[in-house]
Amino acid sequence: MKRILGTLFQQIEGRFSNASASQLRRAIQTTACRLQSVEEQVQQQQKRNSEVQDMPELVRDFLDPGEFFRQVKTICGIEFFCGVPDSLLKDFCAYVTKNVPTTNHQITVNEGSAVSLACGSYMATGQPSLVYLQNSGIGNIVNPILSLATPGVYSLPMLLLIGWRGEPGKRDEPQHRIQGPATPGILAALNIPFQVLPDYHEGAAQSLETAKRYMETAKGPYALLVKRQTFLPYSLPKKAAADEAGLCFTREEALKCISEQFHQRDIIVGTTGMLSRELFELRVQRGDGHERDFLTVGGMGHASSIALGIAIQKPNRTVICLDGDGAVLMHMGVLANIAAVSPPNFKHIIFNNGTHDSVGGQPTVAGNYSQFSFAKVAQGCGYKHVMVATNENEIKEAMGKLRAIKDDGPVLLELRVKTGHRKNLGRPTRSTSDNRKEFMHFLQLN
Ligand SMILES: Cc1ncc(C[n+]2csc(CCOP(=O)(O)OP(=O)(O)O)c2C)c(N)n1
Repeated sequence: MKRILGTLFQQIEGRFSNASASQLRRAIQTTACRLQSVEEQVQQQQKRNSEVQDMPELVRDFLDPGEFFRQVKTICGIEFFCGVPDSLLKDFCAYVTKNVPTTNHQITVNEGSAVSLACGSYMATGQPSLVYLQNSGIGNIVNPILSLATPGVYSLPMLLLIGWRGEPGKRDEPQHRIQGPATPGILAALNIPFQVLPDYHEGAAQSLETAKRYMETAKGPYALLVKRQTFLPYSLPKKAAADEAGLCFTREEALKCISEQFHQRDIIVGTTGMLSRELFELRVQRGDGHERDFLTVGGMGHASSIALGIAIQKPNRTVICLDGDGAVLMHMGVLANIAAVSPPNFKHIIFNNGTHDSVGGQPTVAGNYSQFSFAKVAQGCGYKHVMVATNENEIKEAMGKLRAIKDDGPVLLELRVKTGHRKNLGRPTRSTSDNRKEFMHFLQLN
């Protein structure tokens, strides 16, 4: 242990030779945390809990996803579950995905659809549904909540389970640091009563009783905010080998492969989640700068609209949008806009791993390769060229064709890849404002 700590201090000192004491302390904490898996941290916490004896105020508990699921059903009478997954809810989402048949559980393309599904289900059964989402998705529910479900319009109750990224006092990424503190105020403005979900079962039961009473009397949506590490770990089973038969690359490997054919002047827009983090690290490994890449850290599903805006304004530059299947599904209507504008310089590459890999690997409907095809959707919208590639040769060949097509976009390339990511993937170290400034400068080059 001493030796590990010694090496750790050496590494940290090397990286932070000019750092302040607080920066150093933070680096030590985060580096040390990386040495422990979540399971190890939970085990350690449970050991600490068993040692507190008559000081229960020191106890840090966790909710068992299965037990909380049963509480939701028995206390609130909820049978239908839907939503868009979130990393803070991944254990609960995994439990529901594994144990609830698709007739009673839908992973929807966006959070607004989930709320609307819950509206329909309530009118058909008289029972509320549970809608799960990350707080970033609140923007997507504003319209169906305020203009449909809210008491005073149609008065349709539902239980919202909201992952609270960027909770004040916790370190998080830039986009979450803004959304987190704003979350309670936004819910209040939406007229949605809420409370933080306690991390022990008696407390959770009380919250659910309150939610139930509100839904029965006011007939409106009620929200539970979920803090980081509220749930005990619960993992989805690994994808069956048959489901990934014929796929050779992960998203990161495919990214490395296609990036070999990026040109110096190409403008790249990366989607929300791990793809942008992998792109950032790839640039570091290669010693490239970051100015060519816009990282769509928030605004999931909008990378292609951002890329379209740039492609229209910069007709002499090639614009490549690197998208995810979950993200494209979230606002898929924009494919029709892209095709209608038909920017000749627009290249759209979708990394379809059939999952929301960045937040826990829950399946998307795009993973059903025998029925679903982005290439066909794009073709139907009017993209000029569409291609699908699964193995290394196909990917290289398709990239060659995509490069060879000059001034005849939009072009779509769907890459079917395996799900999964490196455990030690870092986060961008450049600030979002530096990213934007350098990127805007790069766009001005001729
Ligand atoms: C509106 C909104 N909803 C949910 C999220 C949480 N979220 C971040 S990345 C992600 C998954 C993206 O899936 P996909 O586009 O398929 O990319 P992958 O992670 O599989 O590479 C989700 C759900 C978010 N950032 N914004």
